[in-house]
Amino acid sequence: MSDLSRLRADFPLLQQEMNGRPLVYLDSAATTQKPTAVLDAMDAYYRRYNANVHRGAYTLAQEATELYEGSRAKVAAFVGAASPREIVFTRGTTSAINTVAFGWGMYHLRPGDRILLTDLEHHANVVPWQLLCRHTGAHLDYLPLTPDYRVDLERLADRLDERVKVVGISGMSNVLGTILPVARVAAAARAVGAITVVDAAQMAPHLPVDVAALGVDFLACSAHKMLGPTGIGALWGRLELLEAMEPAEGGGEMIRDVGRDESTWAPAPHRFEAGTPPIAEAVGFGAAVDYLSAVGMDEVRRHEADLTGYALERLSEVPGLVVYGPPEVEHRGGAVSFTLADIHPHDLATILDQQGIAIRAGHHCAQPLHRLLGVPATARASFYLYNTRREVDALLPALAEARRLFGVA
Ligand code: C6P
Repeated sequence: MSDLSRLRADFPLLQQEMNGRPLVYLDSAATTQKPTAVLDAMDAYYRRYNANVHRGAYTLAQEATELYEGSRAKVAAFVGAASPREIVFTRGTTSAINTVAFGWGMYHLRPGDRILLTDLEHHANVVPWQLLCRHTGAHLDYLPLTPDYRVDLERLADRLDERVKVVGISGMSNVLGTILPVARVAAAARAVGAITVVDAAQMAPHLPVDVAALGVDFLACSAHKMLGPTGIGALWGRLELLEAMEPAEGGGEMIRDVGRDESTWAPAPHRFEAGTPPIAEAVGFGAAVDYLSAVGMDEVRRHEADLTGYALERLSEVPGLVVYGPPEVEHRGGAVSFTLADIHPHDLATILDQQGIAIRAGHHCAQPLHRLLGVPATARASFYLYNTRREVDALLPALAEARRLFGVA
């Protein structure tokens, strides 16, 4: 990042103190802080443009609609979509994956079919498929991990056959930081006639995304993890699949015609956006991708790879600390999960909080993965474009204090 202190000045929340120390925010995998550009765009929307979209014949409503649809175009360009019509605004990654499971899976899966996931998935990319299996009689299968916390591509061939109809894969793990070989997995899935659904909750904020180059069918992300507001995310889908899909929610705005017994649907993407959408949030999402694009996603990745490498190096100095995730920076992003001797991760997070450092502790909505790791919980520091090496350094005395308090030798 060429001028990190200038960039940090864009984030008002980062300027404060916490428990008498400068706030060190290392929980961007949970949610990210917002630049003034996003806050201002949402504020301006409510002060100057607020009206319901796609409904009013008056100028203000048309302006609101243009802003809303303009954000869709920005998000489409950000992920390399062929058309804004391929972007469905959802509540976030979770609801985007549910939209595919219940809009596509419900109508295409039969008893005996398979859904292939990986062993590192977030609950958002597990539970919707479990629900779908209950409804359809399909079964779940998991691609295992290698000892260095990457997915085992050598096992892909024996997991994939024509019974597999869906492959659900994260772009980047929220626990291990692992960057997954999405394009390779999608090519193998396509060869057996399966669709690939990417959970990009952690990928879209941290890596350049080009859905065409990835060769996938659906991709889900959340605005709040990429500098935007909560309450909105995107489902990108290939247009021919979206057009053939049934809506999982019905109501106003998503219809072509409503009769007393039957209705017909609007074309994609509006078919999947029942009711009044989160308009100000869409405007904020558009401002967020503008901000990220202005910095450049290659630059975001370069900065985070540098910080992550530095953090792995510094954390290796702490006796008793175990990091869970690939050791090489080229295979991982900036979510660094660890345990320290037998100190409970919640205690670690509390001690760090007293030093002004915000990290997350728990299973990070990845219980099956934590069972495989053999620990009920981990502590996780996660980085974004606004974090600095000095913030990584701040972890060291705080972890030393934890060791002292718990009498770790
Ligand atoms: N992970 C974390 O602290 P939603 O809640 O729908 O915006 O995103 C869900 C989700 C899906 N997939 C991955 C890989 C994720 O990391 C997340 C959210 C947060 O790790 C909250 S549990």
